[in-house]
Amino acid sequence: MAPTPATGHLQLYTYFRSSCSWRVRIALEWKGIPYESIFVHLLKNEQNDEEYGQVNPMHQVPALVIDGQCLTQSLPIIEYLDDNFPDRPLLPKDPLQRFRVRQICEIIASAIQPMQNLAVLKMVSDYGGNKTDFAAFFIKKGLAAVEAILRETSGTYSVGDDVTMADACLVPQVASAERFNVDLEPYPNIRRICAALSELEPFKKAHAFAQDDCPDELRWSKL
Ligand SMILES: N[C@@H](CCC(=O)N[C@@H](CS)C(=O)NCC(=O)O)C(=O)O
Repeated sequence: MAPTPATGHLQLYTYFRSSCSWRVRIALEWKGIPYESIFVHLLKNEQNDEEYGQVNPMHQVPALVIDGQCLTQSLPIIEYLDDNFPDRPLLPKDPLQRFRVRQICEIIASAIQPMQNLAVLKMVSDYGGNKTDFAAFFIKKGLAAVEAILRETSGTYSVGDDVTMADACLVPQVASAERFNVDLEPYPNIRRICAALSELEPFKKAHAFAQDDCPDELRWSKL
C-alpha cells in the first residue's frame, strides 16, 4: 500500500537514544511520512533550555510539529498519526486486539520507561541509590509482564501478524534493557519479535544508531 503523503512540513524534536522519540520515529518511518529531525541533546541538558520549554513545557522529547500544532507525548502522537495517515495502520480495528496493543504500550510507557528516564535516574543517584539496579528492577518487572501477554497475543509481531504501536514501543524498550545490562534470556517471545522487527526497513531507519545525532563510534553508517 502506498504511504500517505504528509500534509505539510513535519518537525520532530528528538534524541537518538530516547526511547520515546524512537517510538515516534518508527511510526513516521512505518507510514512513510517525511520529517525533519531537530536534535535535542539530552546529555547536554538541552531539554531544560528555556527556549525548548516553549516547545514542550515538560522539557522532554519527543515533540512533533505538524500543521502548526506542537504535539507532545509519544503515544497520543502515534495515535494522531494513525488517525491522520491511516495507511499502514498501527492500531488494529478489532476492539480486543486494540486493547491488547494499548495494554502492552501502557506497561512500557507508564511502568518501565519513567523508571529509566534521565531525570529520575539522576535523582536516584543524588539520593545515594544505584541507578542501574533501580532501572533494571523495573525493566525486568515490566518485561516479564509483557512477555506473559505476548504468550497469548503474539503472532509474527506483538499482537498478531501485523506491526502495531506495541512493536513501536517494544523495540526501543528492549534496546534500553540491553543498555542497563538486563539479561533477555527469560523473554523468548520478546527476543523473537524484536528479531523479526529488526529486519524491517522502517525499523532500521528509525533505529538509534541510524540517526544523524548518534555519535560516530555507535553510528551504523560510520562503522
Ligand atoms: N510520556 C512521555 C515521556 C517522554 C520522556 O520521558 N522523554 C525522555 C526521553 S525518552 C526525556 O526527554 N527525558 C529528559 C529528561 O529526563 O531530562 C512520552 O511518551 O513522550
